Amino acid sequence: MIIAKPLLRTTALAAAVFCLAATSSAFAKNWRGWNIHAPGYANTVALEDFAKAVGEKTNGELTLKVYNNAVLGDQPDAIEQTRNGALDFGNFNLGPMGPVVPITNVLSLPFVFSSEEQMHHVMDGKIGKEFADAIEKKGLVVLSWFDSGARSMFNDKHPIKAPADVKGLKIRVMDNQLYVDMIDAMGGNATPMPMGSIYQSLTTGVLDGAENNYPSYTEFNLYQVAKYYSTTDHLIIPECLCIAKKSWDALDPKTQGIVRQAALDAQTEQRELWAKASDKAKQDAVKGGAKINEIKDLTPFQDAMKPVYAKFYKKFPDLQKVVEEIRAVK
Ligand code: GTR
Repeated sequence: MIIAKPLLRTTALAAAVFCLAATSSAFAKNWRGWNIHAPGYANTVALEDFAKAVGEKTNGELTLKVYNNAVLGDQPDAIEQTRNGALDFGNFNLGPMGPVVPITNVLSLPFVFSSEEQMHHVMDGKIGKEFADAIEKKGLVVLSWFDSGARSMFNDKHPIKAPADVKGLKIRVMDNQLYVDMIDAMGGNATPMPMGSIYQSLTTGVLDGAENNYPSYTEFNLYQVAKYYSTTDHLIIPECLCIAKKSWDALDPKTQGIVRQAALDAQTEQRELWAKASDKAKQDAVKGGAKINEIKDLTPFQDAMKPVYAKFYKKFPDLQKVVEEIRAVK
C-alpha cells in the first residue's frame, strides 16, 4: 500500500497534538468562580487579579475564570454549589453563610463590631481563624477576608432618624433570620430577596427600602429609587475569598502556596480599593440625588437591638462567649 508522504506527516502531527493535549489536560485545571458584583467594583478587580496571578504563576496549569454579576446563581445557591465542588471559588458575604455555618451568625449581629478597623483586627487574628476553621468544616477554605464597609438603611419614604422611623416600612434583607429579627425589632417588615431584585421591587412598591454599603447602593443604582440614606451603620460584615475544599484538596502543596499568596495579595488590593470606592460611591450617590442623613448618636438603634441579642443567645447559648471575645478586641 502506498501512503502519500504528506498524509503520513499530518497523521503523525495530529497524533502528537493529541498526546500533548491529553498530557496537559491530565494536569491543567480550570476553575470557575462566583462573583455577585459587576466589572470595576473593588471586589471584582481584586478577584480578577487573583485569577490572573494564579494562571501566570502556575504557567497555566491552573486557570481561573471569574463569573461576574451573579450569573452563576444567587448567593445562597452559589455557597452551596461551592461547598459541593460544582463551583471552585467565590467571594462570599458572611451574612448568607450563617444558615450553613452557625458560628458565622455572630458576624450578622447588629453593632457587634465597633468599627471597620476593629472588624479587621478581629478577622485577621485568632478569632478570624476560628471562623475560618468552622467554615472549612462545611466545605470551604477561607484564604482571605475582604472588606464590605458598614451597612446602612435607605428607603424612598423618609430619613431614618430614630428606630421608630422604620415602623411599617418594607425592607429588603439578605438571607438570614437575624436580619428579619433586626427589622422586626424596629417595627418594619423584612423581606429576604436576592440583591438583583431590589431595584425592580422598589419601583413597583413591593419594597420601601433596603440596607447596604455605599458601593452596593451605587452599583445597583438604588439611590435612584430609594434616595433617603441614613447612616445607621448597623452591620459590619466581612466577606471571604473562599475555595471549594474539594478543589483545594486536589492541588499539590506548591500550587496551594501560589493560590494562598495570590489570595492574600487580593485581600490587600481589595481593602485599598474598597476605601477609595466607598468615598467615591457616596459622592456619586449624592450627585445622583441621594439625601444623606448622618446619624450622630447610634445608641437608640443599639438599644433597639436588645431583643435580637436575647433571642440569639437563647438559640445559640455557646456563641455568647464569641461575642464577648470580639468586643474585647480593640
Ligand atoms: C453586598 C455584598 C454582596 C451581597 C449584597 C447583598 O454588599 O458585597 O456579597 O451580600 O451586599 O446585600 O445581597
